[in-house]
Amino acid sequence: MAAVGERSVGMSCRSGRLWSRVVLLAVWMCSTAADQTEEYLKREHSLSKPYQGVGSSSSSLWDLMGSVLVTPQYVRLTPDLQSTQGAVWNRMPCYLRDWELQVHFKVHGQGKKNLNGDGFAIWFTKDRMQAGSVFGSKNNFVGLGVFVDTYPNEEKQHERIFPYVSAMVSNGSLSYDHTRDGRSTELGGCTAMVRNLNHDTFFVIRYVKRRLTIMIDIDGKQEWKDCLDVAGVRLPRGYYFGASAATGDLSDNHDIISLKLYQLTVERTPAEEKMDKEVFIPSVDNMKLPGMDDHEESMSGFALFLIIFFSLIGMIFVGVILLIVYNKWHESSRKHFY
Ligand SMILES: [Ca+2]
Repeated sequence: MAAVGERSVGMSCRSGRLWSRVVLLAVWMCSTAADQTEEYLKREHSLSKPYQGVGSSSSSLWDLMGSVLVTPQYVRLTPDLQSTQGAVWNRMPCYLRDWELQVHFKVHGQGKKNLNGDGFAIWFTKDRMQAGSVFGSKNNFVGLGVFVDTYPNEEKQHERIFPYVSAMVSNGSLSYDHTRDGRSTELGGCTAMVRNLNHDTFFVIRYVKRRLTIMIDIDGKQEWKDCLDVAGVRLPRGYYFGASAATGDLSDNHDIISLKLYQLTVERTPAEEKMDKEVFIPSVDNMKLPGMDDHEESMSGFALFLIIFFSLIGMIFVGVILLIVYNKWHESSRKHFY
């Protein structure tokens, strides 16, 4: 805005006023556009008290798996017992472009510091209801995983203090490495001291215009704190929301109090619309996921083949032309000689 104002300096008084009006109008339009970001709770993708019919009736929007237990107060993914796995999965695929998932959770147990585990995950994935090694759900998933990892498996920790919240996007070829707490595949994350708290704990996953942000509210102050912010995260639509947790030698109660999914209505400029095309495989800009490399390499190999092929054709063509010119010249010089 300042740049527009500066440019109006030196113009006539009338055009200066016109400019300031244009600036005011632009400011008003911007603020109105910002106000137009509206939220709608989507009940078909939300899970909240008293979880009526969850998992039990055929009309339920959520399916249960493994050790999960539904009470009127919480959905307990795992109890504070060794070697359990549990999950809850939305039955409805989500086709929203821009959304926000508010996760109200509680992690608590008897284990003293660092003698608890393993944590839980929130999913937005192609597949659902598949048990596995990543916090009770399958590895090499296709989509987004957000992990609340309460136990540091990697002996040598680098700057990361646990419990640790992180996010990962996989196209199915990328594996979560449990022994390294997913350090090599994380998009980013933050420390979040979430265990055994007396107040409510939340985090929010926001996905707007291909930008993935995670914020946490775990201090009981009703304030969102930044945790992760990554642009250019391309997630297909039609995936499923889910939550899963696992315990091993160490354990915790992993409770989901609510999952609230909001549709966000966001204005896009034509340029943004062009940039934000529908995708069918998850990817992150400026980040090579395995499986994508092969594709890119074979494409560049093909391009190299084309270049060599057309160069050869060109060389042969030039050679033939030169031969014809030489023959003509030779013939005419012979005629001249006789
Ligand atoms: Ca871990």
